[in-house]
Amino acid sequence: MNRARLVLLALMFLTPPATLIGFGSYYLWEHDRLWVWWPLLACFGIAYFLSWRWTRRGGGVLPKTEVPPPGYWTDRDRIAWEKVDAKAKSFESVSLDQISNARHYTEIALDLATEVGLVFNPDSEDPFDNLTLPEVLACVELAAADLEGMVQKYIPGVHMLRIRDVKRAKKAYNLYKAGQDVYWVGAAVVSPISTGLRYLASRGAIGTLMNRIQSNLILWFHTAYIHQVGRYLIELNSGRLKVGVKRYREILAAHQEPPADNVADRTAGPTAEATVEATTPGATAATPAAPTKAITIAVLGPVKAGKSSLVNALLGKQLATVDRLPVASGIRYDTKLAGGQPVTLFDTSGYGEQVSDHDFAAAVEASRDADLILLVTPAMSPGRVADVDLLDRLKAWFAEKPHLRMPPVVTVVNQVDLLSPKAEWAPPYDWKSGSRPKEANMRECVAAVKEQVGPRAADIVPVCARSGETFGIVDGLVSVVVSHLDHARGAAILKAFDAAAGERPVGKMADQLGNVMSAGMNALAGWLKKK
Ligand SMILES: Nc1nc2c(ncn2[C@@H]2O[C@H](COP(=O)(O)OP(=O)(O)OP(=O)(O)O)[C@@H](O)[C@H]2O)c(=O)[nH]1
Ligand SMILES: [Mg+2]
Repeated sequence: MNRARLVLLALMFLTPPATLIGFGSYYLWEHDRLWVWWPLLACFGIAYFLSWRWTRRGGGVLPKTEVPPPGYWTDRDRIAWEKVDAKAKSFESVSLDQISNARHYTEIALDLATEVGLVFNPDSEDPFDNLTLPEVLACVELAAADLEGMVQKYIPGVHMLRIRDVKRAKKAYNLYKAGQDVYWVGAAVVSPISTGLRYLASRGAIGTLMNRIQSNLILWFHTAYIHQVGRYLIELNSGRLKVGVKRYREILAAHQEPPADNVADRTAGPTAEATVEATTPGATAATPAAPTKAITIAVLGPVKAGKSSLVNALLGKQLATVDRLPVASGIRYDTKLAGGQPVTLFDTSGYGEQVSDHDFAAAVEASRDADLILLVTPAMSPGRVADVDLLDRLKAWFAEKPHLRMPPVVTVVNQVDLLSPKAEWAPPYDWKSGSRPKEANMRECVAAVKEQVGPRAADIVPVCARSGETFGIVDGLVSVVVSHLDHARGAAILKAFDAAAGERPVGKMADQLGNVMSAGMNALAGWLKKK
């Protein structure tokens, strides 16, 4: 269709409304009712204001494209994400030319891949060197699937919009502007005053509004593209896509938070029995009824600190053996927090005043499995050198594995009943602000432990785990554990990816060789048949 025909069509479309507006305005002017324009102009004003508000960057009607960084991301992942986000925000506006040009996307993807790759392999000449083809394809698949979902959901009619249409949109937009000018000239001839007024309002409001909505939508898509590609480039470089798309999705789904209706009653006035309900001990597998994977809580600490007693207090049952010779390897007990989060309590054997290499190996073994660590330390303990040493060594161990995260540590100050005045035991105690001597001593003891352990622990909770005399377990410790569940889940997810990536590499090779061989045999059989 040539330009003259388009202009003719535009004229024919615009003539009827222009004529009506002209006659209408003339009528209003004749009958002295020009004031009708003022409420109409007010409408324009309000629409303009709303459009301005709704099309502001970040304050728009479209959802945010930066999916909040997943809880399981490591520090390194977050550094890479900052680069991705900065890249997305570096585009103040995007043109229709850019949005419809395939090279533009390729360039951005390569730029991002290099930037993210360098965060993970700073010394590498080519940050793509360490990646495998299936991983890269998994990254493309996941980013594309997410982006497709977002676009289908939020851009009306996108399924009918061809790339060609986007390219044409720019031309059409220019033609529309030309047609609009013709219309204004025509209307001005019929009714100069009202046309002048409307022209001003339209240029100020409608024109800007259309421009803003259009560029807002384009920028939204562009930002979504950068965020999604960046997000999966981080997953790719961290090695989490080694497991393949299917397994990747399965692992994330298995570590979801339990359904919200359960979560709500987690915090509702708990009683000892209601907050922690024990299930079968011994078995490590998660309860089949629970779709959520169990969080493993390792209970570490010096010998006779009361670790097994604490496990019993948390289970609400006497399952762990107290006052026995330490068991060589730990014992696991499966239970559930109120709210449905399955947890496995891992009761370990303790260490002496100095952490021997053997003790440390056992603690590493337990922590490697753990998603959260309860470090039990007796209130009357004169020093905590061994505890601090253990945490430092664990931290160093995890620091060498930047694809994992050290589980959060909660220090449990046990045996607070032995604090002065020793003869008195009348719980509950308000150790945070109470004025009884025992309360003040608990506060002092917690402060001392805090000073000794420092930032190595995320929280410190005083408890009494002695059977029949428990204090601080449900209201104190369980609530604190719940507050660190997200972090614990993050540690669990990273470990699950790590374990899955190391699964059956030899078996997989054998499968692939088998596939190649059977394809070869089929081809040979086909060739022989033809002969
Ligand atoms: N007074 C008091 N005694 C406690 C408390 N918690 C545990 N105990 C006692 O401390 C002793 C050791 O408790 P366990 O639970 O076996 O300690 P553990 O850390 O598991 O010991 P090992 O496994 O041998 O390292 C037992 O006699 C418990 O009754 C407490 O809060 N107050
Ligand atoms: Mg024990």
